[in-house]
Amino acid sequence: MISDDCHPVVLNSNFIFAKKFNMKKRIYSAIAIITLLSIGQKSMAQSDGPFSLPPLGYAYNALEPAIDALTMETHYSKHHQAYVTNLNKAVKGTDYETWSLEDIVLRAGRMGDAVRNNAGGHWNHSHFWKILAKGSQFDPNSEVGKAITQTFTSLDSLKTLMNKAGSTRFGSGWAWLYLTPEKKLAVCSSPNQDNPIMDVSPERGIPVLGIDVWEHAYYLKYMNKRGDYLAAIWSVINWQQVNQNFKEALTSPLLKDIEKDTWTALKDFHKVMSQTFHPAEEGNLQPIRTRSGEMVEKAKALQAGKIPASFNTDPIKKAIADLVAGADALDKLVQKKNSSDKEVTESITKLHDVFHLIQGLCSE
Ligand code: MN3
Repeated sequence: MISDDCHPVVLNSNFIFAKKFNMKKRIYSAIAIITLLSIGQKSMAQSDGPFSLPPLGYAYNALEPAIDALTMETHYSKHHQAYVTNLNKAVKGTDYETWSLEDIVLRAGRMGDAVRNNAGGHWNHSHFWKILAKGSQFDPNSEVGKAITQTFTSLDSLKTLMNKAGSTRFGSGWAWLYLTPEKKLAVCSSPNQDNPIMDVSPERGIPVLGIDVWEHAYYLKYMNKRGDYLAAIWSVINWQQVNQNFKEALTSPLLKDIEKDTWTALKDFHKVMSQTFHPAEEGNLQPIRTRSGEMVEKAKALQAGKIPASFNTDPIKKAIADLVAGADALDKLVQKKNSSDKEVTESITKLHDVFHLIQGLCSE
């Protein structure tokens, strides 16, 4: 029993304890403040740059049992966050710092692996969280529902194709349902964090429904059984969002950019043009004097080849005819023994203007 009339020494020791306790409290408070500050700095550092982690939009356990809470938490807060952090690091101090994520992904091929992988990772996961939901029903009468039935005959056939694309993708990657520049639905898979928007992808288009088949997406629950994960994920597809993605893709300016990218004859002409015009601008006419015939060939191939639907317009067809005539005139001038550098420079400059007119018309 503790006596009320405490011994002074006891009092003293209590006093010392109280003092120590206060000091301890202060130390703890200081530690807590420092910790909070460092967490603050850490989260600031994580979003230090133009890109940030989008909200998940639902709880980590919202998709159970198809996708378990721990997988969701790790996938979102660790893996996706890492793509965002590393993308911010990779673009820091480069021209791409001010580019939109879509533009970076579209031109991923010229940016090096760090930007390509992390921009892809950020785009793909931002897409993935949105196309998942509990209890969403497939509507065969929705826009995407009709297109799926028309293209693949049934939802089941689409599932079979997607599951095959996902299960046969060696290593890490994605299975995609995407809209082609011809506005048709198609299925493909991509390695790593690539997607069909990317200029490096052999299949081009805008993703409508993407499934992550990296082990980090399923290993905690399904271990090595990727097929079981693929079978289960169809129970948590957000069909309203997939329909929304489909409708947006149909009118997206990005689809036109991809369509232009797939116009190989235009790209081929562009290559010869830039390899001859830029030296000519600097006074070096050697490239154009040796390649004017090739320029005619590429212009004629452009005229003879199939023009992508969006660009098959009268102004563009007229500009291509002007391009053929201009390339022909330039070639004749080069063939002439006494053509002056000034004449050749003027001729290629005119041809370059016509080419840029076509480029401009394509962007309208
Ligand atoms: Mn993933």
